[in-house]
Amino acid sequence: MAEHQRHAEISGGGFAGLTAATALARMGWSVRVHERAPELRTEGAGIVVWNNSLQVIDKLGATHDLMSRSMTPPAYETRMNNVIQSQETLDGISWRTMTRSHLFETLLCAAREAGVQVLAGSEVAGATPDGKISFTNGDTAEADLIIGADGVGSAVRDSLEIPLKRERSRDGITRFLVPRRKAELQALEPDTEWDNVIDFWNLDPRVLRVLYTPANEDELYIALMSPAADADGSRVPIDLDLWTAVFPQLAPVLADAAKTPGKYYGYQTTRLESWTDGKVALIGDAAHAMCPALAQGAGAAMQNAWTLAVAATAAGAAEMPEALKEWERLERPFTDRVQDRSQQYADTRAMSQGNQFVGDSIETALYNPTDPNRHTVKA
Ligand code: 5PR
Repeated sequence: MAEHQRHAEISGGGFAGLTAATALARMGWSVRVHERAPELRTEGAGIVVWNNSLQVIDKLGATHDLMSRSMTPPAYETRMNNVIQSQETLDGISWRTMTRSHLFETLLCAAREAGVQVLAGSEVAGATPDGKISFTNGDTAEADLIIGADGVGSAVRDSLEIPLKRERSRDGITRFLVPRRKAELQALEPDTEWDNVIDFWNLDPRVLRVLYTPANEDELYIALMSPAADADGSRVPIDLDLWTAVFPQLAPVLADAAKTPGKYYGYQTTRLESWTDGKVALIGDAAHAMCPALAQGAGAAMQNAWTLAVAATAAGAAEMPEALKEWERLERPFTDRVQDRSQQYADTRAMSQGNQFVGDSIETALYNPTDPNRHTVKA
């Protein structure tokens, strides 16, 4: 039977857009991705990726690439005033750390291999529920499915006038990628291997935190947290004297961080009235931007990109709006919960107590969005 090939238009060439594009293309769709930036690349420094998105990456055929330049640190350590609260080995949880550019290149390569057309410098103006997409240069196109994966300021979402709520938390973070400098760190603190993730919290007398995350053999991701109201703590380029006084054991890598301009991001959460409208679906920060505490912003984006592709592929052309609504009904609660939990952690700073990777907080990390039986209630 000669069936016509279905077509998807995707706004946004980030982790969410590339994942949805690759999944759809591998399921037989023709796909175009529009990235408004003149070059295809990612912002930011490092990232932690958990089982939920590792399962998706595997379905995209990209596991080998991903593993090539990423690592699983021996433990996730939490310190308060430099006293170790916990060293969690995360047994039974798959997780990897890496640079954001490595994750991005891996997904871009998978998209191209799957036959996705990725257009840089192509800016989407908006979309309509009946499947029309328009561009800022005046062009228009039609599709069986339109995906808004265009970030926290989503043009697709705003053109549909979907009501949203945005909540800001009091803290925020500046992120850097710097050389590992293991030998220099070991000279300062000889009994530490410096391969763990180490979450260095100081709450008293001043709220300053450094999240130390080895991303591979050579590169280290460090995230410096302070309240937005602390002008010196949130200053960029960072106030090297301040940070070194509080974290003397990190002096060599803080000195590297101080050499780059940096950008302070305030934590925030966006919740939408609806993730879909007709043939249009929203994923990633466009739909569910969250605080980074549980490191699930990109993870939830990739998880929802995959399940959306599966749901859209299973739907007949006439049923697309209902299929998208059903997808949201089934999948959204998982994301709502991780958004709530991440915001809770951000607001309470409770991660400073350590021993966090148990119970509800790891629900999303353990989720497998590629398991076809995941919504089946077991007898
Ligand atoms: N975990 C990770 C992270 O990158 C951040 C946080 C927690 C992996 C900051 O981006 O709590 O801010 C956090």
